[in-house]
Amino acid sequence: MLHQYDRRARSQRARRYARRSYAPAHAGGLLRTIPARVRIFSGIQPTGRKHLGNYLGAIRQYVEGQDRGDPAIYCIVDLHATSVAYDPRALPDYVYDTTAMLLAAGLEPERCVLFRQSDVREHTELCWLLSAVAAYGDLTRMHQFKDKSERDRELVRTSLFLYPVLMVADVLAYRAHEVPVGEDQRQHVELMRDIALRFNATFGETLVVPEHRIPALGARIMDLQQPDRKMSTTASEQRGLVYIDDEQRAIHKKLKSAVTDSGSEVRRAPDKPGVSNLIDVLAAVRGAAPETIEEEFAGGGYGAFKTAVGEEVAELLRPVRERYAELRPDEAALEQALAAGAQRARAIASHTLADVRTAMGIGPRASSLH
Ligand code: AQP
Repeated sequence: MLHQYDRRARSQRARRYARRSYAPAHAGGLLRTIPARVRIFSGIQPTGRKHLGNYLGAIRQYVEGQDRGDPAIYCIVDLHATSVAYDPRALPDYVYDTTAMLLAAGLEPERCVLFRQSDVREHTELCWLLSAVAAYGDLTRMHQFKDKSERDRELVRTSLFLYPVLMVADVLAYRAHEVPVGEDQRQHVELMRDIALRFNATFGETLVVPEHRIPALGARIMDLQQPDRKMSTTASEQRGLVYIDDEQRAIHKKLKSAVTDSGSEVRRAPDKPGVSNLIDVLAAVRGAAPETIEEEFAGGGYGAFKTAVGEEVAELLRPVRERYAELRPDEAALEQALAAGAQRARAIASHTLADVRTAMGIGPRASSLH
């Protein structure tokens, strides 16, 4: 299909996308307006087993977003996985693991668009085009790049450096308004906004400037053994993280042996990162204010508190683990769901890419195509 170039129509369309039923979800950390139907996009890495931080910080928001999203679009970002050392034979399995995990957590292919990043080639082309408005200096300041390049000095891949631009392309390709993520992705969403604004200022109104949606509770779950660091797939050791599909007993044990601090008071304080983290975990699990947790466990000591956290986390994750065990073996069904999602995703992304190409003067002049 040929795409007509009409600068005025394009900028009207961009304004319409930006306006449509959308109001910023967060203002100064407070919910200012409840948006009606917004376009939601988020990506998740196929890193095999996902952890409690991923669940509380992101996956639970994905599930909730299905009812507000117009549509809600979720992407398994397999191309991002190649930015660090990885096993090519295992990657397809990891994609199925993550797909089955998201479905087990409550995503329904009829209520959202769920797909594999590499199936929609618009992402990579848009990544290159957006590199033209991505400042090199901004990319050198990305925390994730600094952390991961420090950890693996043997080969710091260019793809690790460009990772944030691909992430920007992932979101901007869908003209998404809202990006549900954990706290660690705040900087990347800021970059998206900068790049969208710079693109629009340089080439004309084309892209929507997205907002992050970082949950009030559970946005930064810390490592159980090193509570000054976030729970992380690549940096945490086994005892430091709870996997979503961990057995009940393993979860109880990990929480029981979580590092706590000297003293016995169940209260949050800067010098009590271990207990503070567990309070935040329980608050996020229950959807309750951390203060109510402190009141409930005041004077009870760490032992009883850690047992309670272990039991409630295990109970929260149990249905997801059970459903995951049912869904994971049927790879044909998982593949079918991803393929159907990719078709829907491509239908949206191809329009944005056509507009971006036109705005940038890439490809034939529209008038010469008649
Ligand atoms: N500790 C966390 N607390 C809250 N949210 C978190 N997220 C990640 N860690 C925490 C959020 O989970 C979503 C998916 O992240 P990802 O695709 O980066 O998945 P991952 O690679 O398994 O997550 P890690 O642990 O962050 O991996 P590393 O550190 O190895 O790169 C995102 O929205 C993220 O914010």
